[in-house]
Amino acid sequence: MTASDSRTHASHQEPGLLAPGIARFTPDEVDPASLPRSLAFERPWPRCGPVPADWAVVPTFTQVSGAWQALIDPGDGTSFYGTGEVAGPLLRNGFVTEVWAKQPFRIDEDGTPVANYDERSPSLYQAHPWILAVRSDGSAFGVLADTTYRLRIDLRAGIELRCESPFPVVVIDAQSPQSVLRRLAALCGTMPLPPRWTLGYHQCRFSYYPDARVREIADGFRERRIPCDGIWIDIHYMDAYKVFTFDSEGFPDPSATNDYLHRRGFRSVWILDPAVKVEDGYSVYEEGVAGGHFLRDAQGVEHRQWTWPGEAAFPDFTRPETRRWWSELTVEFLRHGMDGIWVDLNEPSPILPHGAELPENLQHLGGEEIAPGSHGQYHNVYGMLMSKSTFDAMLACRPDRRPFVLTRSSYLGGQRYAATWTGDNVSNWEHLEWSVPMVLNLGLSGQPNSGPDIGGFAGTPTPELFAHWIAVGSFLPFCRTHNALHGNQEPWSFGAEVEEIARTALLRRYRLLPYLYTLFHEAATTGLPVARPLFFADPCDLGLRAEQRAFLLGADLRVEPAVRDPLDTPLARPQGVWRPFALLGEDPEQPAPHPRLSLRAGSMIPLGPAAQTVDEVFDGSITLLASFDEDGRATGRLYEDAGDGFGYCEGDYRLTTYEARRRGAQIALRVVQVEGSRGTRHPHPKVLAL
Ligand code: NBV
Repeated sequence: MTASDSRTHASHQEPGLLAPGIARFTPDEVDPASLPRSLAFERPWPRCGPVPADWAVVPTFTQVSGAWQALIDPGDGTSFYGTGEVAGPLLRNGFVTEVWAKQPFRIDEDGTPVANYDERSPSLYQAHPWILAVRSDGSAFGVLADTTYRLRIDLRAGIELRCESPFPVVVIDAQSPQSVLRRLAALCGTMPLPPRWTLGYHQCRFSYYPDARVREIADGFRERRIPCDGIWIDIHYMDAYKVFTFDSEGFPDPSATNDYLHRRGFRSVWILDPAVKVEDGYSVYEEGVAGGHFLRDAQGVEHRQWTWPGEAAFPDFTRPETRRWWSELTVEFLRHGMDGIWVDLNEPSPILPHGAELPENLQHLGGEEIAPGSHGQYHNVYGMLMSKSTFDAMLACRPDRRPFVLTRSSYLGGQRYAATWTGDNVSNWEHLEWSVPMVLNLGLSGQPNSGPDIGGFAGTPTPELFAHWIAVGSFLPFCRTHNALHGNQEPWSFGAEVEEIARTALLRRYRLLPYLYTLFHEAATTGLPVARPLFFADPCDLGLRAEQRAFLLGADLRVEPAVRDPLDTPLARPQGVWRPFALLGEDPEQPAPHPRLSLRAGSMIPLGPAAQTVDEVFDGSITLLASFDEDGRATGRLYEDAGDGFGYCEGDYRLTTYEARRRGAQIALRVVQVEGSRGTRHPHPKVLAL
């Protein structure tokens, strides 16, 4: 780092106003220049002025038994959300979260530790030192504890943040929760628009083996006419779980496997783990040693721990050279034609003993914007930095295609590099119920692209459970079925009735893809989530604050999952007119387990044909589904682009705002606004009135 760099560095954490509505506070006792640079922020945010005298949310810093604490009085009746990846209720009041990336373990009745979670797990795979607070009058603020160290967020009485190391607190204050999220995105960046095919359905399994089984699964979808775009390849493709190798018996020719999938209209996503087997003659390990890429302890000795391939070493992703080395390995790997990369176990999680973590005193060497520091300091960003290195590899290998990375671990801001899923869930009703609030809270923490393992990872779902899960999962942003070693979980594995439910659920998703893609574009440009909590429809309505079964897609579409038990409390509903609608020409009163869908009066959404692949949907025609308001008006938007590549960054896209007006039996459609220079494929879309 040069002298001028370190001066800029010093200003990175200076307290003060960062932008209108965003202020940073630091403890008086601490020199802000001594605080590490933010890794949540997309770029440094120097202060632009003093915090206004009437600023409402001011943290009080204290030191308690050697730890640093920040207390915030949120005001009576404030609802808390966010805190990243958390199981259990959407509303986080009364919960304690430990921001520490962790493969969670639960102890089974017979004393066996099982890798999964419940609503009392204080830490899951990701780390988001962030709270969204919505006041009783509907205004909102956000609190970002800008540290990568382990942090405790206690929401039992106000907001109490505690960390061993001093930390700045960034407060975003705004008129609405939506504006808070826009400002969070200004600070921490948005998800780059993913390739369009990734919005389709994905089929995964630990593991499809050998390659013939992969082909059989792909054929199964096409023969049965069940929509699917992605087939995922888990760790058994590797030779003895060695990363960047292939099992010569099961996967002798990975390029041929990918070619086969491509010919049948699928994309493939292959898994990579961070741990590298310690083995003489294994080139990845030998290169890692030669390049000084592995984490060492305080004595400079390479650290080894037991993982899937046996004893393994762990790349130090804080080093730019190591990220580049990993990217180069990934580029080579991608030459076999993989379309996406799935990065796993990057909390990082050794396998044995159960619940093991890397020691916090390991040394990260850092470089460029990252200062050297302990694993205790950088543990929480390990997954995000691995995602970044993988994202960079995809871009380097195919500069004309949008990268797609799915990561298990991440940190606030990690949406800049990867989508995510909610880790190893269980095939039971509770985990199905948590799928929705988990995805919503991730969305309220900056990550708009997530979803659960549909059907549950551990265990085998009953046919009824799988049917309900795929019916709801089809309306979440990332839609993938995945399961562990036992049982089959393809849509046809549960009998003809469930197969038909799954087909219908996925056809409904595919028909909705033009609207979903428009929402993905909105998320990529504004930071607003794709799936939103119901209270976003009216943040002043306190009756909506805890609703976590029903949710919104964008601002206008309400999804109400089937309530199984008639004695369950009814779903909360926002005021105003919402019109139920059907997506496949069926009765809008959807039979369970399909969620009931309704459209806010005054809005209009674009639909495509119910096709088998994402590309087929976008090759088809668009219908605008309109829910007119009392004046006979409905407005809506359609985003169009090439579906992949970066032309849209240079204006090669079209975002059309339409207005439909109904007078008697006549409907007139006009284009209110067009953004972007791309021509439309749909000059005269048909309007369907509800
Ligand atoms: O790679 C195997 C699994 C994967 O299927 C799962 O989705 C990850 O969450 N992985 C964990 C490694 C260990 C599983 C017990």
